[in-house]
Amino acid sequence: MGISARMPCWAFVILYLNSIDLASSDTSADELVTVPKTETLVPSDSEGSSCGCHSLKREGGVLSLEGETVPLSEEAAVKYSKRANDERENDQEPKQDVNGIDEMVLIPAGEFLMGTNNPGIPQDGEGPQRRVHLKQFFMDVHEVSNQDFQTFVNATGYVTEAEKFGDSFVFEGLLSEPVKSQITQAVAAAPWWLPVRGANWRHPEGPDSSIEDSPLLSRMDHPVLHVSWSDATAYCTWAGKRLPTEAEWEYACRGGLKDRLYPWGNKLYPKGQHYANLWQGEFPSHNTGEDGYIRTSPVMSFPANGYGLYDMVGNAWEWTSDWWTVHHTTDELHNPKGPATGQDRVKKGGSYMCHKSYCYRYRCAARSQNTPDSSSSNLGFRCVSQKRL
Ligand SMILES: [Ca+2]
Ligand SMILES: [Ca+2]
Repeated sequence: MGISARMPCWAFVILYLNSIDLASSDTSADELVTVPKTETLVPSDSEGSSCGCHSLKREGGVLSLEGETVPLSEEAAVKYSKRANDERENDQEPKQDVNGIDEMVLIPAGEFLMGTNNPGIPQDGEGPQRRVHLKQFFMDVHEVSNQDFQTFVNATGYVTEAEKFGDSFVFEGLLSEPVKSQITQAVAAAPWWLPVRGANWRHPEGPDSSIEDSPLLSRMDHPVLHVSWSDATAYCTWAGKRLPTEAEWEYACRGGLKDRLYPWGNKLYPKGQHYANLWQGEFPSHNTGEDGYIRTSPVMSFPANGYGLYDMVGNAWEWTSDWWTVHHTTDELHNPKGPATGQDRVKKGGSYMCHKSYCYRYRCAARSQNTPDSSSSNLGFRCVSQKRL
């Protein structure tokens, strides 16, 4: 497939580079790339400033593929579901984590105002605000962790799409010099995103990194990363759960508050405190880590919202089940599930890479998208279910 004509606002492509100077993380993004003119495609200027999170797509030859790739299907999810359901048949007690905290909480039935009439990023389709009614559901209190995902993989032998493709997108600022020196591609509109061979959920920054570096550096309690929408769906189905709809996710994010920016209110730093793992400093060159983390943090490191949910904004982006569209109306909706078809899936909440200057998407109404087979070093998920599991 050539460069896709249906790529939306960025019209970005991977640039096939003769050379990249990645020696200094202080170098501005524009200076990072040396590009043969015949292979340069200029992104449209309709996007404005952005982290480029939604530019990560495998289609259109974005990532080189080696060997046989087997896109996941609904059948795969059903297979894992049956196994999970058999195992959990007699398990009625709410599951708790090692700290005795329930792994899922009830999100009560109700109505809320979805989206906003004062969009931070209008082209993302954050508006108009519309009234939405939802049935009750249960939601994971934290993002699915590496430990959680390892349990799934150990039980099923599941192989993620990043492992099948052989690579995944990693933020340049997290890569070691040896790994950087081998990179020959970058995302044109967001050159801090680099496709890294061998990057996957076990090796978030490529082959020389690990979620289990040492007992002190273990990231088993961090959100799992480099999982595609299909991977996330397979996990949730195995667990007897499903991905939340965008409406469920946003309703849960708001924690019972009405028309507020964040899960906790309108102030980014209430009482001078950090309530989410975001980016402080200058993006993408300097992350001060003022909130304690320059990459992911252990799940539940920041205060929970009114429903007892942690990291709904920040830390890792979270997949939802909806197809992406930017077209909404003010019609009142009941349990909406998004468009019937589409090309990208909706993700919510922003990540540790979000800064107001580049990615003001750490708001409940904010949204972004990726193709279902995309994966990156700042994108994870959590699950929901109709019953407490
Ligand atoms: Ca941070
Ligand atoms: Ca999150």
